[in-house]
Amino acid sequence: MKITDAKVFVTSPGRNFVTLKIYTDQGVYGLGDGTVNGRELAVVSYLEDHVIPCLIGRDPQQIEDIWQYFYRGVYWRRGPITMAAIAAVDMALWDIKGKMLNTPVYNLLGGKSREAVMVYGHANGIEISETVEEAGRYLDMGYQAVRVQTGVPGLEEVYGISKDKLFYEPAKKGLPPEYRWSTEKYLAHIPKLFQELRDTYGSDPHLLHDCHHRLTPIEAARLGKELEPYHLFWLEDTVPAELQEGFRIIRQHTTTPLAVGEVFNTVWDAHILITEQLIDYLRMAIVHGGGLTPMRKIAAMAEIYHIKTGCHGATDLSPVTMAAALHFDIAINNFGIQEYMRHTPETDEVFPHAYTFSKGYLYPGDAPGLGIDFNEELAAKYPYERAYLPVNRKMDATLFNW
Ligand code: KDG
Ligand code: MG
Repeated sequence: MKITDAKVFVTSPGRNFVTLKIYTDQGVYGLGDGTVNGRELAVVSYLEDHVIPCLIGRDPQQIEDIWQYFYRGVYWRRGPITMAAIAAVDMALWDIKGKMLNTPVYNLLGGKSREAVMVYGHANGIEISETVEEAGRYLDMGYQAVRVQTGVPGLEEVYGISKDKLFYEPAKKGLPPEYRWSTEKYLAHIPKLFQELRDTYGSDPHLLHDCHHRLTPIEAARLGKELEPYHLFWLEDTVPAELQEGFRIIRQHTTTPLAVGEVFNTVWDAHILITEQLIDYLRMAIVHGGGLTPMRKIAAMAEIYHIKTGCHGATDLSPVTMAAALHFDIAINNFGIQEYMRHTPETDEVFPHAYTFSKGYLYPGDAPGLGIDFNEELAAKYPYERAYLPVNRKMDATLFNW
């Protein structure tokens, strides 16, 4: 069997997605996602100029060897662009293998470890009361778990807060807008949100919160400690995790479960976090973590250290990544939860898919391969639009972490 061609598509049905389609001499094709929010065209060039010429003529059945060829074989390893490009190839190859063997990819990953994939939705509001009400809407829809974010008095814009509900787009069209941030105001406000949520809905719902890399380890330790009475499912991205050792400080001070990793690319971003048991949930996405091939290995390593997965699933991860994540989630033993920020109806139309949502759970479906398709004619109606995540500054304009 041979790869005969591969094409990269950029489409923007509400936001930009990079999709790779690999064609074979057996008439079967596979789909992969290579989207990196705000750097989409860099992945397109990486794929078109450097990967596809080396891919044509190879046997698509040799997934491990092809993955190693583009990782070890390239000398310049790691990094978000490289790993997203490799992930796109890897997803497409698993898709092809599933279609050739006429079975869903989860069967190739060991079969189903569970009946369904628990997901969490995004409740947000400018005021605490609005966030509490939104969380209630998710609970009414059957969700067991909700991520809750709220505006902070004195700050005009806060990450994760949008007028849109159910799904929202964190990237803004055009050049990056700039927001202002105060850790002091944020830390003083957030515990009130959780007090209100537990008073309203009791102890049952799983509540999650994302700090979006805004804290130092000791600030994270303070927040984790103050939130302990509200029993969070997880506290996410407290600090930028380049300094993995920083998590030792947080861990020494709080029993609030910690999640991190949506910007990680390889196991080398997380090996200390894993082996020292400094976190509880690893957030790496199938696309940004290099595909299903390395993610299976990282999950297996995490399993030994009592760490579960919680794959990133915001709107900038295409339905192809969502499909791949669901096959992974349903197959591995140490699955924790899957983020599910729904896509717009336009995106769902461009990417028809077998996965379905019911009462707080996602189901990958039983279609062969990843169970995802790509409507090229429709995609062509939504050309690339420049868009970036905002840039963040402290109140005195010092550049800070988004
Ligand atoms: O591209 C960045 C977004 O996906 C990110 O800001 C969303 O933090 C996020 C999350 O947890 O979904
Ligand atoms: Mg996050």
